[in-house]
Amino acid sequence: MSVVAGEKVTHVGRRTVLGLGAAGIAGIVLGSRVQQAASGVLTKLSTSLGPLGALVPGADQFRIYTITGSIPQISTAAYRLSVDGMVGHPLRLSLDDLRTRFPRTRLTHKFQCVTGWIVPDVHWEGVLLSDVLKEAVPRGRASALRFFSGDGVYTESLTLTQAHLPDVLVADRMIGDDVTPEHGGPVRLYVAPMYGYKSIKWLERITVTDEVVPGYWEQWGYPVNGWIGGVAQQ
Ligand SMILES: Nc1nc2c(c(=O)[nH]1)N[C@H]1C(S)=C(S)[C@@H](COP(=O)(O)O)O[C@H]1N2
Ligand SMILES: [Mo]
Repeated sequence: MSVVAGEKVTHVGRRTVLGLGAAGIAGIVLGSRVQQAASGVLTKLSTSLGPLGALVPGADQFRIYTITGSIPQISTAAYRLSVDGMVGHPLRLSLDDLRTRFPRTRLTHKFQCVTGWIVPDVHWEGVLLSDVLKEAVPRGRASALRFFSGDGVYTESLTLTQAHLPDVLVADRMIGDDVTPEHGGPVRLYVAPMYGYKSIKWLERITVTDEVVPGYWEQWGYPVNGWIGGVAQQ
């Protein structure tokens, strides 16, 4: 089957397509373990879990999404997270900086995609986005954040207030392992109270701004304030 993802047409055996109705855009879903094995893209996930895979909560229930049709391979040595824009101290953090300069934070929470699938009790680990921001020191009329992915296309947004919630993580570990390339490693965002599309994968750059710029799916109609259940808070 052929799937059009951005400019690319990819052939990867059996596959589910995330249709977006009005937008008419197809995102790629690499679904079940069977499909993952068939595609060959995700064998690392399967093999790294080995026979214990079934015992790791949630490990086999995620669908792997990538709007570009590929899985960026970012080496842990070369990885950098930039924080720039309206800040007093722009940052450029290696994975080691991220792991040693900030308090480690763990939480267990479901992961829920707006299309309906939910993975309960996922273990997440990393640093609080608010701790990173504390070091960058937002200044002036700073009120929002833009997030950029190493895939070169996907973007996300949060207000500065949302970014300070105690369950918004810059995550380098999930489901009992370092975040794999398929799940957006070495580092992805995890916004626990919001739908999965807010949790940008291959997080590379955070820009502090004075206005919310809607993220990738938000330009196609998903709510910018993606609270799970659509709770009316800002
Ligand atoms: N860079 C990037 N981040 C992304 C996406 C994507 O396609 N590209 N999909 C989003 C959506 S809609 C969901 S539900 C989750 C899926 O995370 P997973 O692929 O680890 O299951 O990633 C989010 N972050
Ligand atoms: Mo999603």
